[in-house]
Amino acid sequence: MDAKAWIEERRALVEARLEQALPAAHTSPKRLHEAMRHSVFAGGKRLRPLLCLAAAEAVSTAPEAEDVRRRALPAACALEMVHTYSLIHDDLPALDNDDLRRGQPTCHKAYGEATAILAGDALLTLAFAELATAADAGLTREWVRELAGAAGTPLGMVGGQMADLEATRETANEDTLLFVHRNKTGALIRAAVLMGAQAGGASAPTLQELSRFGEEIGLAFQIVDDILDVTSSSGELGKTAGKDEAQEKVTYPALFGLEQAREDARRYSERALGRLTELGDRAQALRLLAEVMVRRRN
Ligand code: GRG
Repeated sequence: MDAKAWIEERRALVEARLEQALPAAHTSPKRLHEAMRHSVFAGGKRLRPLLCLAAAEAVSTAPEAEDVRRRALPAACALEMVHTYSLIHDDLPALDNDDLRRGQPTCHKAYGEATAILAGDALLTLAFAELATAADAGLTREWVRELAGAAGTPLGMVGGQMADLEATRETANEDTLLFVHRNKTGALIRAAVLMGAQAGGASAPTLQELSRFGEEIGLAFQIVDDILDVTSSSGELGKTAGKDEAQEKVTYPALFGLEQAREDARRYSERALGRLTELGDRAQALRLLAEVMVRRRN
């Protein structure tokens, strides 16, 4: 498999579909639609859509067939919409208070807080409309359940984000940290894999293995993110993200040290890769993405 070509071809499909699904920038209310587009097309890696398409191909009997990808595409785009909404809201002054995202002004810096809040709301809503375009109603139902759970609470992104806000270095322990990581970031990554596998018609045992794969690779991804926070020159450790000034972020290296964090990221990603054995060569793209996720530098 030509890894670069695989990624570029799938990314192009996702870009084209997102372009089509989002209201045009010249459609009124223009400022809102421009703000949504500003964040959706700001250069994200499209990891969740790619995971979704890779999972669909991994469970399909004809992984290279175009219809597998077409079937999974609404879920892939819905995942990116939810992901982008979460970044827009997370960057707001009330939460992380960030000026830059992907090297560009955050949504509220470019369009103001009120518009940014609405752009996030609109993307979250549009994601579910996108799921309704699935090839059949049964698939939409499975996807809605999966995405709503992964984006919401208690075992989803919003629940994880709240637990993160409430965590302090004094009170947080391993359980707190794993709850935050599994739900704030991990749940959407796991959902990406599962929704793709559902589109590909995976059996119940395969769905279960892929669910574990998603959970473990999601955890490894977030631990790597924590490590990058400490080791990158623009390290954010200690940033007060929506918390009282005196509190510090609860991260994996802060709780366990850098060495243990590196070791655990490796351990989770190896465990995740072990879940793909049964799928053989069909899971090549999933393996590739798993590597990209834990080897990344940004
Ligand atoms: C506001 C409801 C709500 C939730 C916010 C996911 C999240 C919860 C906040 C994002 C903050 C953050 C830095 C989380 C760590 C996970 C992470 C590395 C997100 C960035 O994902 P990438 O690397 O981003 O896939 P790109 O830019 O490539 O799309």
